[in-house]
Amino acid sequence: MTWYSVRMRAAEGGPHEQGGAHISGGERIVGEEEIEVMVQRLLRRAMTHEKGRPDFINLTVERVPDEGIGSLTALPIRTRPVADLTEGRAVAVELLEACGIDSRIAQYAVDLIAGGPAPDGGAMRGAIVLDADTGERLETDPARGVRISKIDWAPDALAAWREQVAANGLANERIAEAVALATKVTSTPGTVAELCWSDDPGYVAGYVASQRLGYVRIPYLKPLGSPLGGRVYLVRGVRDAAAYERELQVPALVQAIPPQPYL
Ligand code: WAQ
Ligand code: MG
Ligand code: MG
Ligand code: MG
Repeated sequence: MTWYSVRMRAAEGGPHEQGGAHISGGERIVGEEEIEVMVQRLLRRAMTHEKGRPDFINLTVERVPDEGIGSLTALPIRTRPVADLTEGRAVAVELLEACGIDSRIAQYAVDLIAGGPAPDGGAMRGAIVLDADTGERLETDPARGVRISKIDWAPDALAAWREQVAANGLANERIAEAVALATKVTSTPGTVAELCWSDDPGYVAGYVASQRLGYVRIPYLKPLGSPLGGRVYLVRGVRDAAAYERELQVPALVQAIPPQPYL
């Protein structure tokens, strides 16, 4: 099987690297016969995004050697119900503490996303990499962050997963993408945990993920209408941030689902 990485990034006010505001991104791995359809879907995602009308869209199609693709098992999902965003953020801190992270660093991770993670106070295209012990930001480009770029579900695994989680109302593209990204980062050596919520104004849910906790959904992490969201990868023992980023960019497919995809 020959695989292709298809990815998109869209910005408003010029390209990202010239200070444009991030609107939308996406990354998929597909077979040759699916490339055209996927390019269309990602283009449509960019052009219809609720964050605005992009004036810059980059679409990349790149062949990925089969032997270079890692194989992952999806994290199981659970949900921690919360009443509002205050409780949601407190639960996020509590879950990060359960991963062995000091409460001050955990709170700092929440505050970083809540305050707008990019240097200009907006959303980033990629993730913050935060030393879980010192609270130091390690990503080499703090305006961009690190982006997991070659990740997807294998078609069979996605179909099986969708069937399993459909009853819980979770079988949608956004959650499938988030589970794939969280599965990749939590399986990468050095990662302690991930904190995420969307920068899309209409989407207020997020999660904390780790190898041990799995993917723990938190239904409210921000006010409805807020364009601020992001991801923080909390790491331990990462001396070389560039090497960690390279590891995140090794192509990977989620090829298997856990015995119980929804706990
Ligand atoms: N690699 C690293 N960081 C990324 C990537 C990536 N491939 N894609 C997005 N980000 C960062 C970036 O800073 C975005 O601004 C931010 O994450 C949010 O991205 O109900 O939809 O695609 O269980 O808006 C999570 C909850 C939804 C789903 C997350 O994020 C659920 C979401 P979005
Ligand atoms: Mg998105
Ligand atoms: Mg995305
Ligand atoms: Mg978004």
